[in-house]
Amino acid sequence: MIFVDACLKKQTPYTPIWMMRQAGRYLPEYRATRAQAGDFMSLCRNAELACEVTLQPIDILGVDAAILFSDILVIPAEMGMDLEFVKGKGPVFHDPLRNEADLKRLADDSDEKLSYVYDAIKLIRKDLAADKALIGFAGSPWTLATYMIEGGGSKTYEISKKMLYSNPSLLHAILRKNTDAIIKYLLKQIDAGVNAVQVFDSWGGALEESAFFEFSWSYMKEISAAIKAQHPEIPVILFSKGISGYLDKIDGTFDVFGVDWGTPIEKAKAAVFDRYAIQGNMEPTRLYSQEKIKEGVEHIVKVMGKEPGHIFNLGHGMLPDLPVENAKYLVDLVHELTRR
Ligand code: 1CP
Repeated sequence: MIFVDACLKKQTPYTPIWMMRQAGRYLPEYRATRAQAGDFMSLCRNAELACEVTLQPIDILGVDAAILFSDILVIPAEMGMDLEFVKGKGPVFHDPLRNEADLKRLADDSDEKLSYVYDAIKLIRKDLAADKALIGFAGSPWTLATYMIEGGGSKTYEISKKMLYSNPSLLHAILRKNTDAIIKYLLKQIDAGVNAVQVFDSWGGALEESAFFEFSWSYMKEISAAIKAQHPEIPVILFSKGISGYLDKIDGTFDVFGVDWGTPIEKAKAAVFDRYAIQGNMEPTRLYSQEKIKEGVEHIVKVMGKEPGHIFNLGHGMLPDLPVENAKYLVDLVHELTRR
């Protein structure tokens, strides 16, 4: 698989590409399947429909890897938290975690309750072409904790960060619980058939340097080390958004460093490419203009060259209203410009 080879820094015929949030509302086919499922969590819990939307961007865009269709918040939901996706607002937990008693109520067997995810993986792996990789994923312990503590998305993360500075042992206990659940969950995704895993630390950048390494990166490294110890052949991708100031301190046992769009790719290359493959990092809103896509791709390809170890991606997720033909244009352009 070209994608897996690139993650392991092996030679490939061209630079593989996939896009974060490549299954989603910008695809009319996704909107139709989601309408059929009723609501978002029902789509996640229906293995056949989750398989269908996972495969849509492979057929439509020609990307080199599929990412399992699910959400990072299925873990807290299966720990017993009351999750609702509110139209126009996003995810809401009606019972946020605020104290030790709230934490004690959470179940330890979320990895078993997530069997619908493993069922979806088995179906997808059966239907996906043999040369295309299937990426499994989870949220990072910190990013999950922000939703669990705040009760939803946040701009300031004030409740989580207040806990970080006033009751760090409670935050560490929440992160411990999330880390243990994530390791078990990702190992079961691998047993079900995924070819690589990515940990999404979307809100790592909410933390100052010392807090980032203590409350987010240390747990991400623990997850990757646990996976690599059991499955050295499975690439692990770590993606923390908003941490360009701390690149020189990135360490740990993993394969691919995911670069966000706010980080100049040449800086990421200089800081980590001697040790890790690099994934990224075109600014996602360039997808609104083919001219700007071309400019973005040419720059990234010039910096990363045709050496092994680059996976093309966006520097964060796709947006719901972007033109499908531009996404297709991006995939074709990356393949064309990087052919060895
Ligand atoms: O149909 C809809 O209206 C729901 C929109 C949607 C979708 C398509 C949500 C709700 N989740 C998803 C799928 C999803 N989420 C995937 C599927 C695979 C793919 O990439 O194609 C993945 C990998 C995620 C991961 C995810 N969920 C992250 C990490 C990645 C990132 O973008 O930073 C985060 C932070 C979430 C939480 C979440 N779930 C949904 C929304 C709208 C959000 C973000 C809310 C916020 O901004 O706080």
